[in-house]
Amino acid sequence: MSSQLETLNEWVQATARRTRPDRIHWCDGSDTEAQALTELMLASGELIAINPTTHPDCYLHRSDPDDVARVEHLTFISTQQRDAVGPNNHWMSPHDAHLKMDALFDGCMQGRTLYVVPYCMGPIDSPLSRCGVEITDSPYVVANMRLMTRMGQAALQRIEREARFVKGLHSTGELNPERRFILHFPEENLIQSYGSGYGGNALLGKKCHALRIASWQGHQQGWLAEHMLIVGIENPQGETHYIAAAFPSACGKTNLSMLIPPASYRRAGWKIWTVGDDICWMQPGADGRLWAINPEAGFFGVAPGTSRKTNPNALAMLTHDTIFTNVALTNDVQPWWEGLHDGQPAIDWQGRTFDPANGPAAHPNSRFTVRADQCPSWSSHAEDPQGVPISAIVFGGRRANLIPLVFEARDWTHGVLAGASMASETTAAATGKVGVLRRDPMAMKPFCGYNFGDYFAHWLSFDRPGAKLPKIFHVNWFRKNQQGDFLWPGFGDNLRVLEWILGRCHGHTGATETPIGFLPRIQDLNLHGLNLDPAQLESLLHVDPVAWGEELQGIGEYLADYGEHLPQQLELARQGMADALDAERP
Ligand code: GTP
Ligand code: SPV
Ligand code: MN
Repeated sequence: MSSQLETLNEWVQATARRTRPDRIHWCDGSDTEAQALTELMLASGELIAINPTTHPDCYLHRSDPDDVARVEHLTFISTQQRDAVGPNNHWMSPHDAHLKMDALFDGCMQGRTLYVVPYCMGPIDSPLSRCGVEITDSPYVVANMRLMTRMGQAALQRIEREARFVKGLHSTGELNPERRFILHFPEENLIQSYGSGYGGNALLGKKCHALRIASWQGHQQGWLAEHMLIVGIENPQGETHYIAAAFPSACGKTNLSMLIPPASYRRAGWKIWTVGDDICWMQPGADGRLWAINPEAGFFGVAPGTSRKTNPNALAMLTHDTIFTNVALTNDVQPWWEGLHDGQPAIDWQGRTFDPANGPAAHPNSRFTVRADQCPSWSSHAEDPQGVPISAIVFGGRRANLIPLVFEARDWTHGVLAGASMASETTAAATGKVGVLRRDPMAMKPFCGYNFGDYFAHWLSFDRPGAKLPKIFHVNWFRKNQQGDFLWPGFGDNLRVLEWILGRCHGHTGATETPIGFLPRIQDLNLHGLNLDPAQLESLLHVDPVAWGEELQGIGEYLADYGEHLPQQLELARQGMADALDAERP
C-alpha cells in the first residue's frame, strides 16, 4: 500500500473508533453501488421515486424543515492566528474547535454506515485538479457527491499517486440546529461538518473544499478559487471566448452559464457553451493568460424560477437521473416549483397537501442535482486538462438601485476594487433574512477561507510583467423601476451585454467614459428584437453622481474594516473614483 493510502486508511480507522459506525463502505463510484444506495434510500424514505414515465431515475429528497440552506453563522475557519481569517469569517481556535467537534462526533455513527468517498475536484487528469476524501454517514450525500464530483476508484488512484488530499468528515448527527457546526482547518487540510445534511453544509467537495480550503491553498500557491461560472461564447465566425462571472448565491450563475441566445442571435449563429455554473479555479498559464477549470462535475442548482422560458437547457437536463431536494410534487408525482409554469402543485416540499396558506409549495432554496454532461450546452472543452483561457471577468450582484446594467473597469486594480465593492441583496441560499443589502466582495463573503484584505492583495498580485489579464466588468440584471419591476429582461437577453463585453475585450466596441468606468452608449448595444422603451434603457445605464458618492463612502468604510491587511492601492483607486465623481457633481 502506498503511504497516501496508509494515511487514508489510518484516518478512516481512527474516525471509525470515534464515531462507532456499524459498517464501513468504501465507495467505488460504480453503477451497481449507486443502485444499491438508491434502493436503500427508497426503503428508508430518504428518497421518493418521481414519475418514472416523465422522469426516469429521478428522485425527491425532503430535508429536515430546519435544514434547508447554508448556515453562515455556524460556519467557522479555525487557524492558529485569528488575524489569518479576517473580519469576514467566524474564527475558532484549533484547540476549541477540535474539542467541540470531537465531542459531537463521539459515537455519532452508531447504527449507521460510514461511507468513505474519494473524490477529485476537476478533470481527473488535470494538473489544476485537487483530490479529497469525504467520510459521511449520509447515503444522500454519497449520491450527490457521485453526481457533483469525479467520485470513486479513479479518484482513489490519483490520491495514491499524489502527495496529499483534503480530509472531510461529515455526520448528519441529530439535525439539530443547536448542534450544527461547519468547521474548516486550512492548516490541517481538514473539514469537519456536523448536524446538517444539506447542500453546501454537507457536500464537502463543494463550498468547503473547492472554495474555503482551495482559496487558502490558492493564496499560498499562486492561483485563485472563485465563486464563478465559466461560459464559452461562440460568435458567428466560429470563435469561442470564455467569460468567468461571480454572482452571489441565487443571483444567476447557473442561468448565465447555460443561456439560450435571443432569436436574432441564434439566427446569426451565436452559441453558448457551459463549462461551469458555480466554482472556477484559475491560474496564469505559460502564455500569461488566466486558464480556468470547473472543479465540479455536476450542478446543484436553484429550482424555483427555472422554466421553459427562463432556462430551457436546465429543464431539458432535469428529465432523467436527477435528485430533487425540497421541491413540490404534482398529482402525477412530477417535480414542481414556483416559476415552473407547467402543472400544479399537489404536495408541498414538506410532504403536506399543498395549501397556499403554508407558503410556497417548493422551498425557495429547493435544488436539483444533476451531472453536468446532461446539459445540452455542455462544452466539449469542459474537461480539457489545461482548462479554458478567460477573456473577461464579470462581477455582479442583486441591486435594485444605483448600479448600471454594465460597466467596464479602467484597469486591473480598478476591476479588483469593483469586485471588492460588490454588494447584493441576501437570498434564500443561506438561512437568515432575505433581501437585505450586504457587502459581498467577489461573491466570496461566505466562501473566502482567509482574510479578505490578503485576498484583495492576492488578486492585485496577478498584475505583473508578462501577464495578459482579462478585462474586468460589473453587471446588474436586477435594477428595478419605481413600481418594483425589473428594468432588464435578463436571462437569454444577457447575451447582449456579454457581446458588448467581448467587443470591449477585442477593442471593437464603443463606450463612454464615466467616473465609475466605461459604459455602453445605447448605440453600442445590440438591441435587435428587444422591445425596450428608450427611457427604460436610459435608467438602466444611468450613473447618479450623488448616490455614487455616497456608495463610495460606504465602500471606504467597509474596506477600512480590513485595517492593515487592506492593500493601499485599492484605497487609492477608490479615492480616485471619488474625486472624479466630485468633479461631475452639479
Ligand atoms: P447558487 O447555486 O446559489 O450559487 O445560485 P446561482 O448564482 O447559480 O443562481 P441561479 O442561476 O440559480 O438563479 C437564481 C434565481 O435568480 C433564479 O430564481 C433565477 O430564475 C433568477 N435569475 C437568474 N438570472 C436572472 C436574470 O437575468 N434576471 C432575473 N430577473 N432573474 C434571474
Ligand atoms: C450557494 O449557496 O452558493 C450554492 C448552494 O451553490 S450550496 O451548495 O448550498 O452552497
Ligand atoms: Mn453557489
